[in-house]
Amino acid sequence: MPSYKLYYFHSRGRAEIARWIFKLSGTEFEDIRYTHEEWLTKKENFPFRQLPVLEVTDDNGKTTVIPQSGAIFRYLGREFGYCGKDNLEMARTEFLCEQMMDGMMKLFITEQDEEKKKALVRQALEGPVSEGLKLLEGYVLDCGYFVSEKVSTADLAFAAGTEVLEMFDKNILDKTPKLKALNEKVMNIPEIKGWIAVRPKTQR
Ligand SMILES: N[C@@H](CCC(=O)N[C@@H](CS)C(=O)NCC(=O)O)C(=O)O
Repeated sequence: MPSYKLYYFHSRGRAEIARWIFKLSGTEFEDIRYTHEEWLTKKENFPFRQLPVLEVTDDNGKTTVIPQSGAIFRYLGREFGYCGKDNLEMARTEFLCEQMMDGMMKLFITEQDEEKKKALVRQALEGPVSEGLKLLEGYVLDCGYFVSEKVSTADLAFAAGTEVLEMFDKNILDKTPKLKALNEKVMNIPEIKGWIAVRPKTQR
């Protein structure tokens, strides 16, 4: 059984989906969280000088270092069976994850002026983010998930992304009832609910 070390900061951010997959699959991992000061002294040790990074050490002691959040959670999803049962279901899992990532990127606004930033966030939420949610609503299957009756990384990515969207607008899913139900279904999975109850409380 390999051992896992997940390196990130004191936040959910780009590491939270990986943490959820570990919890869901009942897999032990080291959840290493750097402060800003610690990071400045460690940065040079990491492949692309950014986090998250996952270290996987196999039974022979060989360590593989995986940077890039998307590569990390897809690797874990495949490893533990949350990317669908075949290549086509995997493709569906991936295109939904990509689509969601595109939507989330609309909220990465670099404007420094707080008032202008608030207005830009509101514009993004009411425009492309809401439009994107309406389109995603069409991909929820009758079973309540995106890919199959088994929860997938696409469902996890959606619920983790919704935690962020709800920081801006608590009622963001009110106009997309299937997505709202999907989100509740994921948040009520005992392993996810259990993790959320005990995880370090962070702003984002
Ligand atoms: N595309 C990369 C982006 C990684 C990234 O932007 N990481 C940020 C935190 S979310 C980081 O390491 N910031 C610290 C730095 O750049 O020094 C991924 O998805 O993993």
